[in-house]
Amino acid sequence: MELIWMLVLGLLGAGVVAAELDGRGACAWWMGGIPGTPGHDGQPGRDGRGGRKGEKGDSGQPGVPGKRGEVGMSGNEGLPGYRGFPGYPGLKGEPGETAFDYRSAFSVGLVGPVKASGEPIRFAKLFYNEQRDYDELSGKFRCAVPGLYYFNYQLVARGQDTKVALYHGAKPVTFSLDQYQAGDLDQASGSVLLQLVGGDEVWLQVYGEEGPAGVYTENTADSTFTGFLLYPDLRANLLAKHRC
Ligand SMILES: [Ca+2]
Repeated sequence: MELIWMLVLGLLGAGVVAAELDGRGACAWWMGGIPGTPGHDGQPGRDGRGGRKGEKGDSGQPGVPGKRGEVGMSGNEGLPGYRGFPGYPGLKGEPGETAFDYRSAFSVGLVGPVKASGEPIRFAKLFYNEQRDYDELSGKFRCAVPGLYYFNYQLVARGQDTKVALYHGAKPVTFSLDQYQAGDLDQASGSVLLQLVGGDEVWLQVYGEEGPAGVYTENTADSTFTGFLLYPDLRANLLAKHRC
């Protein structure tokens, strides 16, 4: 019995070897079956490796402008700019109204002879004294507008030598002397510029020994005293105005 099985197995082994040798395989050796149904689709494969970088694309269309932002904080003050060119001269303005009367003038004359008395000569004949800066009672001019003043006097002398001084305050500043010739009408005259401040007083005064006559006047020979403001001291006048 065992021998029989050994023979069968031997024959089968020989057949297998023969089938492999002719290239059909073991199944071919048995018999060709009906082809099976196709298998199911397999699982999706894994992502492949990244490709190479492509070329740069074309520029896109400009976007729509965004909304206007809120007003920001003020920046720091900048540096001063360069000095500009001078402008054109303006048109000449209309004459303004002065806030201060800068006028001062007087012109007066004697009404009778004057002797040396140690007092101011009082000129009572008023040719002009609109501002009333000359006081005919005291014979003194009193400065109301500070500035530069011109004074002049033309005096007739008679009867004796006549010496006249123009006083600025208590100080004589100009002198005139006439040496009298008997029977004549002589003259003593003088002029001066004085810088005055408000309240300064100016007058004429005969000095020397008292005699039969001195400064004289008559219908055909006037003795006159004149003074007027030449230039006002604007700065002093403005200060005086502010003090008022
Ligand atoms: Ca004389």
